[in-house]
Parts: sequence; structure tokens; C-alpha cells
Amino acid sequence: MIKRLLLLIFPVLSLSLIVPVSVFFSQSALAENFTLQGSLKIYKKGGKKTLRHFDNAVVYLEGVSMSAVEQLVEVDQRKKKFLPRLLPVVQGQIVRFNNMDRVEHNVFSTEEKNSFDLGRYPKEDFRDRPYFEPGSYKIYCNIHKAMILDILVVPNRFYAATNKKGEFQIKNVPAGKYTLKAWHIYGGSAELPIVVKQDTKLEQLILKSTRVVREIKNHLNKYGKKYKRSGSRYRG
Ligand SMILES: [Cu+2]
Repeated sequence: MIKRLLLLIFPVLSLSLIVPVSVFFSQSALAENFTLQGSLKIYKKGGKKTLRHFDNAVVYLEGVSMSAVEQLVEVDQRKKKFLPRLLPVVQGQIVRFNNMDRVEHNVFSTEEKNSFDLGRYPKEDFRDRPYFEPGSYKIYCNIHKAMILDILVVPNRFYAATNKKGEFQIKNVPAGKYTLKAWHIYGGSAELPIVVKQDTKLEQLILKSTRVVREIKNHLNKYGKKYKRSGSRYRG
């Protein structure tokens, strides 16, 4: 017997990014755990037009007690891109940056809260870095300007990345009161309180956005300077 309930969230015009979410809860047969299925729709600044695709967002729950996860989460450097573009990481996990290209890559950040430089390293090599504090982090390669990675550190394993349609699914959620949060790489975020329990009927809910920041197209290299046209000029 599967019980479902529908949660509809409609956009409110506010500062910029607006993220309406619809969520279904379905109860698994065995325990008081539920699957959250929903979709995220992301509007451009002004709230009239949507983005073309709704991927590169993460939806996650706050307030669920911490659960065990793998120690390692991996991201590839492939065809001079970080894949995936947005990497969800659970608090405490170690991120492994794998160089899958023939050329050398680097990983660095100059953000105050996350300043580091893992040097340059060749094909099939990797570098590791742990992430302990929830939040968002911008990561680059000092050799290839177009390589941009966002890491979103979430508090527990109850998260999901959206697909291009904005769909997501979070499995095995225990009953309880939580905050459902959404975050997109352009900086838009949203949240709403939810109650996950049997026979809950949720009315229309409203998700307010905070703000949106456009994709950073002209970020600087690790020396705080503009990138040279050729990666070969990289010196360290
Ligand atoms: Cu690179």
C-alpha cells in the first residue's frame, strides 16, 4: 500500500531566482521511511522566464540526523571540464579530483573560507581534499579557465541532484520535521519547512528565493590575474 501526497509550491515574485517545487511522498512498505520525488523549476532574474534546463541544482533536507556515508566522493577532470559541474558532498566527505585527460590539470580556490592549491598533476593522477563545513565552494583549474566546479556541502545523505527537467528523488527519508532546501550553481537558493509523516496533507506552500548570481565567466587565476590565452603559460 503506497500512500502519496502532493506538495505544490508556487513561485512568489521576490528578488530573483524563484524555485517552485512539487513533491510527492510515498511510503515504503517496510518502515516509516518515505521517498521524496519532486521537480524544481528555476526562473531567471525577474521571475518571468525560466532557465532552459533545471539541472545543476541540489535539493536536500536539513534536520535529519546524520547518517553514515562513503568516505570518498569523486569528481573527474575530463575534456577540460569538471564532471559533474555541481558536486554534492556530505559534510566530512573527502573529494577526490581525478585527472582523466592527457593534459595536466590543477585544482585551486582563492575563496577565503576554502583557499587552497593542489598543484598540477598528470593523467590518471588525483588529488584529495576533505570538506567539513556545509556551504558552497567555487573551484577552478589554474591551467584551463573554462573549468569550473561548484561543491555544495550538505549536512547529511538526504540530498539529490536535479536532472535537466528539474526532477529529483530522495529515498528512505524518516518521518519528521525538516527544512527542504534547494541550491543552484548560479547562486539561487530556496527553502521551505516540510513535515514528512503518514497521512499528512499539505496544502499549497510557497518557496521564496534569496538571490541569484550569474555564472562567473571572468574569474581570475590563482594569482588574482587574468588567464592567458594558452594554458601552456601556466607556471605553477
Ligand atoms: Cu585544467
